[in-house]
Amino acid sequence: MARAVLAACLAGGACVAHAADVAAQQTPGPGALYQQHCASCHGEARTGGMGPALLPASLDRLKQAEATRVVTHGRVATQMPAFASVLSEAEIRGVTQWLYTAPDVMPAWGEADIRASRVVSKTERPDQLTPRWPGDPLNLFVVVEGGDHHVSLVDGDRLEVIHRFASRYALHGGPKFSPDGRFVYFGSRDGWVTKYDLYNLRVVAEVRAGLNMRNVAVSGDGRWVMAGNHLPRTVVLFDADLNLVKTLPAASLDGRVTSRVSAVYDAAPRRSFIVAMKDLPELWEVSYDAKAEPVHDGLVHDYRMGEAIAKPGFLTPRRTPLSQPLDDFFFDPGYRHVLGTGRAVGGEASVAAAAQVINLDARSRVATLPLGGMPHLGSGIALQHQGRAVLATPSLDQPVISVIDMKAWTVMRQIPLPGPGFFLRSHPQSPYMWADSMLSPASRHILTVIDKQTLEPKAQIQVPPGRTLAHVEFTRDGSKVLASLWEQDGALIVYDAVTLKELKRLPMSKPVGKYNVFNKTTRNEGTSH
Ligand code: DHE
Repeated sequence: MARAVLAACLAGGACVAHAADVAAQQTPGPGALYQQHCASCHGEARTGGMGPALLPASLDRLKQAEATRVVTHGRVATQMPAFASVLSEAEIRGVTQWLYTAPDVMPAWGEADIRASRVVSKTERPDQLTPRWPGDPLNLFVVVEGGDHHVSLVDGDRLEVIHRFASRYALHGGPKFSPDGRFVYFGSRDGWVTKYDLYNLRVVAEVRAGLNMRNVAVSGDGRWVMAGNHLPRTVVLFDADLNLVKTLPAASLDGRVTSRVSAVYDAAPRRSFIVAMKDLPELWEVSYDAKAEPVHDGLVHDYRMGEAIAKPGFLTPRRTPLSQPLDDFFFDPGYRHVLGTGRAVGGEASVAAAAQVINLDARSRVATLPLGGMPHLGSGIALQHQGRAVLATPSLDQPVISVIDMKAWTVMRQIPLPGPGFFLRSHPQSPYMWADSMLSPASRHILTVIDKQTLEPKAQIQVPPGRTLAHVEFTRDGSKVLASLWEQDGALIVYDAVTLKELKRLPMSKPVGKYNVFNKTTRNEGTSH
């Protein structure tokens, strides 16, 4: 085309008009702009990657005006940057409109695709019953490095990296361990589940559960692995070797309402998985107790079709109706209650709906909490405060840690932080809990150490301003704390948990989360489960 225009100019034709044509031809359309600026995070086919899927079906709860605002200004608490200084208003509008149009071929991912995707490593050595590296296998840290999509294994006694390997692209959620701590399962945002043998330092098996996945959970008995997807809208159940067992459509019983799955959790004391839905006002409990009798419960099923086909019981969801979708959860240590919030999306901004306490046995709401802003319950921790069982949770948009009495279900304290943060950690042997402020540009370099007895900030730990310090985890004995210097040229920084002095740095590429085998497999108070 451009060559034809040039020829016309050389022939003395209407160059000005042609020049305008050329400019128009050179201005990339929304599809090209998408490939240039968005595809690396949201996938070439808009099926999601680091960022969520951007297909009409995945955007149906987000108004276009809000989507335009997000593209322009970015989104708090996510990796989504602002494009106001990169694209013109017209370009942003064009790209956003284009996202709401269906692609020529809608991507699908069914059971046949899942089965066909499974890859088993030929190098598995089931006979190897102890690690082939020296050290305490329970004081091992699995560290996810988001910068170059690798995982490092760190010996928690010597505080040295013993092994490093490439992971799938953009892991999300905590990796989950088999009960003996030998295997770890990773979930990637683009749908891959990886089973890794920590004794032999090898991938055992991989399978793609979906196109845009949220996280994985491993059953307390180590027999089942569950994955929750945004795209397709499914919950996928595997055995421990990642053979597909069944796919559960994330939908109401009559199939009329479908939902993105927000996350799946293992409720080991209940021998069940809990499923959080983003769009469906239901909470699911999927029992993996083979003795679980089918439950007949008029409360839930008398108004829905299909009950005769899908009686809740072993590996079949029991649905608790909710007054609104709840998608961010905190479980009390006995897994009798779940505190949940939902994000009402679609207005000017995402706002948190009221937090509700659901009794998982009575299957009804027992309390409502006036938690303002966007509490991040998934990062909440349980702890004892003056003989009381409390939970503490950060907030994504408020500079506070909220402390909640888990008996009375009341907010008893708001501990100030220099800025809103994402993660919170403690350990039974530590008098402190550690909070970051990574969502505040001005204070993301500060960790706040809070006294668990007084609930007052005790100290601040800092790196130079402009850098991010976040997500801590304790060693098995609670004597040291490992924190992420969350930069491309970042590091794992080791602190003494009592003197709070820096002891060591291990260079890493944007370390994200770190997970101690002992703390996770024993469901240690103070860490996420
Ligand atoms: Fe996460 C855990 C949801 C964005 C890093 N994140 C979780 C869990 C949920 C969740 C439900 C608990 C499940 C689990 O651990 O298996 N995260 C969300 C979101 O809804 C949100 C706000 C938006 C999104 O696009 O998904 C979000 N999360 C992020 C990030 O941008 C983070 C900071 C960087 C990244 O790499 O994605 C991030 N999320 C994490 C980490 C955990 C996590 C490191 C595990 C924490 C742990 O210590 O257990």
